[in-house]
Amino acid sequence: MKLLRCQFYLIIAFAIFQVLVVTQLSIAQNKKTSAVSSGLTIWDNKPAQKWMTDAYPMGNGRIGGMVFGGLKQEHIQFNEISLWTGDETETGAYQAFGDLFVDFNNGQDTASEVPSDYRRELDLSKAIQQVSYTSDAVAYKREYFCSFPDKVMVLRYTAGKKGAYSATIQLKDAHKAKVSASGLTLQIMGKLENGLAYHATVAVKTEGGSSLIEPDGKGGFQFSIRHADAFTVLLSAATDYSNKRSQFWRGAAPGPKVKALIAAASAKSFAALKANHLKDYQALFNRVGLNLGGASQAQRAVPTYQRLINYKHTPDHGLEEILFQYGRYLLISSSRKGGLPANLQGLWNESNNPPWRSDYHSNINVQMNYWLAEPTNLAECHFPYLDYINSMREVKKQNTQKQYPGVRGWTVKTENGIFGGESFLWNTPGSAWYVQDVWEHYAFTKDIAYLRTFGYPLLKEISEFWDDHLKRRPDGTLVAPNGWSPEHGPTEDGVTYDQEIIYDLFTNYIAAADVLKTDKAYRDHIYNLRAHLLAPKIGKWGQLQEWETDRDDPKDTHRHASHLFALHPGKQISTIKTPELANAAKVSLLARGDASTGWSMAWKVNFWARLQDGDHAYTIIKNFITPVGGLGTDYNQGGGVYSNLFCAHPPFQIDGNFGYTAGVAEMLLQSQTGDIQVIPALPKEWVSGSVKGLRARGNFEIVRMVWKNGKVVSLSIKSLSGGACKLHAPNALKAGFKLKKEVNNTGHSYSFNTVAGETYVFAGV
Ligand code: FUC
Repeated sequence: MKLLRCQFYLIIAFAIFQVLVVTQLSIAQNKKTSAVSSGLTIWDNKPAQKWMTDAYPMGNGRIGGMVFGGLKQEHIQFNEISLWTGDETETGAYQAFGDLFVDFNNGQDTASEVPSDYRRELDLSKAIQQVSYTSDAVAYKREYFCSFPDKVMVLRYTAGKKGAYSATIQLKDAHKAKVSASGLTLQIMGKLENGLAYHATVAVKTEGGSSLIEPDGKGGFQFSIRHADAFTVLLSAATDYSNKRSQFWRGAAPGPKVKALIAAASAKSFAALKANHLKDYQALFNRVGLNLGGASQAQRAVPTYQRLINYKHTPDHGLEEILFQYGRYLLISSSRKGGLPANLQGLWNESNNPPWRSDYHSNINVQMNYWLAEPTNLAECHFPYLDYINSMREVKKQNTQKQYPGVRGWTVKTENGIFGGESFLWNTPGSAWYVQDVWEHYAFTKDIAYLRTFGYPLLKEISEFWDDHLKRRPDGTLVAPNGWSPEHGPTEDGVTYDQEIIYDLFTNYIAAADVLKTDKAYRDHIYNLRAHLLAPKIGKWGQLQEWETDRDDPKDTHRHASHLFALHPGKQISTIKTPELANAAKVSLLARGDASTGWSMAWKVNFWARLQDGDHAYTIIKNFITPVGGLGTDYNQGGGVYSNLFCAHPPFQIDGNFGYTAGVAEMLLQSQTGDIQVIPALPKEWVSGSVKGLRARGNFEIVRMVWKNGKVVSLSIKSLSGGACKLHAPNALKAGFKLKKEVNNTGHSYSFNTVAGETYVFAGV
């Protein structure tokens, strides 16, 4: 039997020195109480039992892991975001990649109970997970993160005693590939049935003791660690997916890429990897800070699952803040430039047959995933979605031609994969809803080069689809033919959902053509089409009609409320500009009710925010923050959140996490009508608080806003591109409020010109 000697030598003496220093530091930190952590920490006093409800996620936009934190055995289930079955015709499904198991063979495996000081935590402010406990008087500590700059998962194990670690480390493939040894690493090399090649490599660095690769007794290999003082595990994975159809969706072979990443990361100290990770992550995460009143020391001292239970009877604004920042954490962890967009489960998936294929649903879900991107200052994380839309153009044109011969442009079915394959019914306004984000990225950032080269062509070709596909009635009215309001009602013309999304598309297209001063004739043509679109109607019980026929059932509590698109995320209906329609939307929303599936409640937070009813938005927040146990998928029982704060549709679906964060932002700042509105939907429970870093359309940043007793008492807005700023804040500002710079003050509306880079400060007089 061949034993591969695998002690990892650190070639550079300086690197050895760094590692030793870090080990000492880690051990020193371990001795301190582990209960000291930031207010943005999710934690538990026991290992995770179940993947979906208990394990904590981490990710770098490409690879991700779910951490269990077991005592005898650590289990990290991992993913790579492009591991998909399917092709141009079959939707396929997002796949599990594999598992990493660390089986400990030291004092800790004899512990029959969870040590009283056991703590498993995820610190959102660092994107670092920790597991710590004492066993046989030895303090053990694990520290985990996924690095975007170094493109590896890093797992670090330290202990308060030399030689404390003996363990075996196994890698498992979720398909049929065998684990092999390659030099000093373990690797998976496989191919899915669609030919997609995938590869993962794991390396282990030990300090003290020894490490070798040995046969695992089942035809594969494993690492074996003996008496190590500390060790570090590095994992990276990739596929040969490319988002280029011209290359048949395939790019570079994954093996050499992954091996190079592991070699590069192995040459760095843990401290250097961690510093790189923190610098990258915090540059995004720290842009936004939110204080809604926080939590008491006592509230922070209980595990998160218990906090969720307590939330039902005791206010815990700290938990509301955590859930807000959790959405940002999850987006940064699952959606980074160069990668694919966050899917129904972000990038975390343990199954090869996940619910709804863990796909890109085009009738609410993938869109909701990105509502938070611009307002919560994560514009960079928006790109995977925008790039995905762009990558789908050619294949979707071909698919659309088969269904709607002769049209220009393209649209999509409801369920979508990464190679253009799609399934379920045609969702004709799906592509128009996609390109709302294409416009919004410009609306927030004012990046005109992006609009010209990337955004405008997309907005135009989807407008062309509707130019060709709309049906003109004898009276000149334009209706979308054969629509279906998601996911109920008859199939017929002029469904409100379709009409509103087309209105939004045309509005954005017109604005884009105006900004670029281009295509005047076509712009005027679209303007004319928009004027003839069948408009939203108010029905017999005062509701906003879901269909052209006034047949809405006031007892219909369906989770989709798609006919309210014009209120949110659209802008056709607003309390300021169309108060009657806004009121009708409110009547419909009241009828739909306050409890529903996870994402549906998240959408309702946004609806109520747009209706400027903070108290009702808060009622939904309270429903949303409902602990959901078990692994059930019966969503008629209602959604909420699991102990790991993943949103429960149920089952787990990440859109609700993202939608919640967007909703909270929407309660504090709105800009969809062209004016900036501060605390437009403040509930009485958030009577005092502060926020920094939210973004408004026009490329404005709320540097800081403080409110007390329901009134803004200090506000500074940074103009990043210059131009006019309109602040509309009836009743929101403290009396006597004044802009320190030149301003036209008409009551509580301010309109002023700004200079790029300048901050405009309002303060009480
Ligand atoms: C739509 C919704 C379901 C679920 C699924 C992923 O079909 O109606 O509630 O969110 O997408």
